[in-house]
Amino acid sequence: MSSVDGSSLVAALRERGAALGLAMVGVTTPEASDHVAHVGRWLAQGYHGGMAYLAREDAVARRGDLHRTMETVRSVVVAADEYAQGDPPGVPDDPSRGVIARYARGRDYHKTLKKKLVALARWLDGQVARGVGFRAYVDTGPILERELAQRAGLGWFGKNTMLIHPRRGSYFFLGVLLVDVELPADKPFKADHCGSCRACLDACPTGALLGRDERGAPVMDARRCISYLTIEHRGPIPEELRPLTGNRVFGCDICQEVCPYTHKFSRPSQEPDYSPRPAWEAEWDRDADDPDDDGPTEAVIPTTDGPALVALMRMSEDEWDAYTRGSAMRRAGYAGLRRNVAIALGNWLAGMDTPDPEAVGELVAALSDEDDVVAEAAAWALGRIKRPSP
Ligand code: B12
Ligand code: SF4
Ligand code: SF4
Repeated sequence: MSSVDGSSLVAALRERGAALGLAMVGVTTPEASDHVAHVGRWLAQGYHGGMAYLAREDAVARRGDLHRTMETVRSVVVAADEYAQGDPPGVPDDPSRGVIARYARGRDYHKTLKKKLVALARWLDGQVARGVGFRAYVDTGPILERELAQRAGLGWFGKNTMLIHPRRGSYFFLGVLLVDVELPADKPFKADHCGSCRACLDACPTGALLGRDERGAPVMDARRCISYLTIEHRGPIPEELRPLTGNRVFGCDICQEVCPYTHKFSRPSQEPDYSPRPAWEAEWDRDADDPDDDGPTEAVIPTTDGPALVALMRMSEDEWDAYTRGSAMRRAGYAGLRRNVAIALGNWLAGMDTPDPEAVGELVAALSDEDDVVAEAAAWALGRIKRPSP
């Protein structure tokens, strides 16, 4: 393919991406990763905590070399899909309500973005006479998505470790298409727009962000990150971190909320799938391709405000199943969410002179939860009730 053909094809690819609702589409080469050694050092420090899948030897090798994932890969298409949205009333300031990170308030992005990537690949396939072989990834493969995105010109690595675009901020998902056709690559994003700013480092409640290392890579100790603790971590949350998680019951956006680029340039997402999920109240269109998605569910918790902690704690497993169907929130599991909510209830009670009886009642009931981690979190939460002064 001549470079002229290639350039116009990439221009048309971007147009097609925009028509599918993708905010950005960039192209890079499948050359070996520059960052994989950094990832190795990060893993050696144990900063990944319990995310053992990141440290598997074969997965690390595959992160360094995309050809191990797809032998015939010739180019990499990276897409960004925006999910920004405002907070519901009461979030995050009302400590009786739980904060769910923006990315998980609507339909599971893995499904939505993957469909867009596959549609983009099929379109590309129709443009190239010999056809195009591809593999599509959203989070699921051993792929350093942010490094590829930086190389494809989509943004820089902020000190909060997010990939940030100077005119779009960082509330976007990344998806990657490995294709067996050579496309002209975009210029990598070289500039670091953080400068002397350190707003994210100062705002992180748990001190998870450690700043840049001597090579310029931003470093996070994921074991301290609320996103890790509330979503990925199994078992008890370290006690010293519990008061610092506040009312965040699933994920955390603080280091993005304070970032001047994200604050200034994020626009509400145009993707209906990423809007707060109406299923909590009424209709939720069924995803016919998803065997787990059996259609509209009953109202569990209304979404006009952020979800009340007491209501979240009261949910039965069946209600949780309905509440999280088709949502990224399923990842924490029923017990994981209850553990997080118990801790948030404890943080709420700690600020009250007269403890809320419903919160106390739910926590007392949870003392006999069949999951020991939930029961222990409930006991800890009840221990935070202020003792009346003598
Ligand atoms: C594991 C993981 C997590 C972990 C660890 C996060 C982390 N910072 O590493 C936890 C659970 C904490 C997490 C949290 C979140 N995640 Co996450 N996560 C991932 C996942 C699956 C792998 C990331 C990984 O390999 N981390 C290990 C680090 C060491 O590697 P890295 O991400 O490539 O980044 C490092 C290097 O590239 C290097 N580097 C950067 N510049 C330079 C320069 C030089 C010279 C060198 C040598 C190296 C170097 O430093 C970076 C940081 O250490 C990716 C998907 C994917 N496959 O990439 C999503 C992903 C990164 N997550 C995403 C999201 C949305 C989130 C959350 C916002 C969710 C939430 N609201 O709770 C938070 C954000 C927290 C934060 N500040 O990062 C998005 C990010 C999109 C974006 N715009 O950046 C991704 C890309 C998923 C997706 N497909 O959209 N996540
Ligand atoms: S997501 Fe929250 S806890 Fe994690 S690094 Fe950012 S501010 Fe800190
Ligand atoms: S808050 Fe400041 S230091 Fe942190 S990522 Fe944004 S610009 Fe960079």
